[in-house]
Amino acid sequence: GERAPCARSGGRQRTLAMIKPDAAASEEEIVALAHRHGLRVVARRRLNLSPAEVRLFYREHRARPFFPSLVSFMTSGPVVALVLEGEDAVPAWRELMGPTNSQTARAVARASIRAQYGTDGQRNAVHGSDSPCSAQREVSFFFGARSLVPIQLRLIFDRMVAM
Ligand code: IDP
Repeated sequence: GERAPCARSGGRQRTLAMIKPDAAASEEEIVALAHRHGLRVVARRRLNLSPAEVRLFYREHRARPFFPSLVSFMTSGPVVALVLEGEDAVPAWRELMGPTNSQTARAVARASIRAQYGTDGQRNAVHGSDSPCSAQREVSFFFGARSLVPIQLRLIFDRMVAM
């Protein structure tokens, strides 16, 4: 059996995608790109993050010099949180996002979302979970503890409820 569901890789996965304030107006185009790459939206929330929420979401970066600036960018307007599902959704969405810095993205991954919708190393249009474990934590951050139940158990659970 599997030890930790979040350690599973390959197959059908879910990931947490976030459209950042600089690209929230381009939500439809970005979602269309996700669809074209085999990722479907299973949950969506448009919300304004508080500084405390951004500090929590990005806590691993709290000691970095860019942290205060990142917090003000992420609270400058609405974000759109999306749960995307598909084959290898975690790496598939990261690939579609492109490199962290949008200027680098324009040099090496012109078709990526960050190349098309981002500006620089901070204003880079989108976020994506970096592993299945991060995805589980980040889905829970936006959508609550119920989202932590693994997909396959959710399917069994939903079928039982439907009986
Ligand atoms: P990722 O978003 O590609 O996973 P991380 O290193 O986890 O990249 O950084 C999180 C976010 O923090 C980035 O998406 C970007 O908005 C911001 N960031 C990362 N590095 C820098 C930097 O050197 N300057 C300014 N902002 C940065």
